[in-house]
Amino acid sequence: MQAIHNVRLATMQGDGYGLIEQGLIVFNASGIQYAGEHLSHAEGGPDLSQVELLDGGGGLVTPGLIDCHTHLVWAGSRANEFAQRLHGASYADIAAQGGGIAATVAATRAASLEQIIALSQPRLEALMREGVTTIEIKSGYGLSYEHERKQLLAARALADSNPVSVVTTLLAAHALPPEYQQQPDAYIDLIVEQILPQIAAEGLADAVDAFCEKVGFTTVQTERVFAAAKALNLPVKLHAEQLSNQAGSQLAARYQALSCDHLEYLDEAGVAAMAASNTVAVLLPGAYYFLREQQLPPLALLREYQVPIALATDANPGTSPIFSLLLMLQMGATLFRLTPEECLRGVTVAAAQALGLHDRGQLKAGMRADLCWWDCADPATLSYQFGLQQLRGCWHQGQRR
Ligand code: DI6
Ligand code: FE
Repeated sequence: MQAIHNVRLATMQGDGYGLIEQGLIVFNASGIQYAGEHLSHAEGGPDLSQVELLDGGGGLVTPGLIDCHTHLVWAGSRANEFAQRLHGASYADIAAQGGGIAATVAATRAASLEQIIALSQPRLEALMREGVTTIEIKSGYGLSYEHERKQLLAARALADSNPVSVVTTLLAAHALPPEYQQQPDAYIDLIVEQILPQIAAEGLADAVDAFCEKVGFTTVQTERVFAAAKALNLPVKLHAEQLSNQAGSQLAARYQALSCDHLEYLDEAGVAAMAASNTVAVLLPGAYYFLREQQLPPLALLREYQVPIALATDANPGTSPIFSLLLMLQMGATLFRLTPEECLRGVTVAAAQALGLHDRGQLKAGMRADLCWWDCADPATLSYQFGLQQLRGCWHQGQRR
């Protein structure tokens, strides 16, 4: 049994940080045993006689951070494309030359499973260095059974070889593969008849996602994917209203989606639908920043309807080549005007909900001992300053890493 004392606890219970000033947290590999005020045993606090006690030095303990939306496993680089764009090439020019998502699909298909794992390992390590203890990883750069499976196997392999929990998502409906260029419906047939059932049978996907957009799939096509996922008892989520409003969020809400993600063009009807289905709004400020978007997600409406708000990196080679969840806190505050409380909730309690996980994201007896111990006492510091190594310790399932 281990314990940390002389710390503030941001339990994330209630509406804000759920702060406890003179905090004590007691835990082991099976979970948090106590998280609360540091009372002596005589006053009714836990018995610390058999416990390895760590002095938290007046710092802060939060739940381990959760990055609930990433595309972490791919091969190839799009740095050349980024440079071309800065020299004036348009996204359409680049796509016409085989660039964009198609370039990443070609490189990912050409790479072996081992190569994808090796390329993804440092990306994962960068996130873990900042306190990420759970990460979602999507496929979506394979676009065939063989190569979507390879991406998901890479995600599972990363989970096996790192002290971190990985949740996988099948995103076969991300883009049209080259062999289906003029036949989107035939590709949807392939997804619902082959890719999804086989991946589900192998237990490789924890959820199913799609890209519902003018440059992606229509709501009719998306609904076919959702219906197939539902028949296999897999929860759904959606890349929705990123570049335009397609009412994808309303469709997703009808399928009790765990989350709708991006949401810059979300309208009130979509917000209301998400509120009614308890769907989390996952905001991705890194993609907003990297694409130099102007349209802000509807924060006032999300707050009014009390839709939980999560924040994630969207780590991907095209629109968010960013491997820092703490940077998303600062961007959430600066670009989206989220409060520091909302930012921290967005990578803890709300992110857990976005992944359908009820055993983490808060400091509470019975939850997993996924913990971050920070140098700062004020949790707003985590959104305020960026680039200082403030993480003094991190535990995944009670093991210090
Ligand atoms: N939205 C995005 O921003 C990424 N995927 C998606 O559905 C883009 C992925 C890429 O450009 O590689
Ligand atoms: Fe994404």
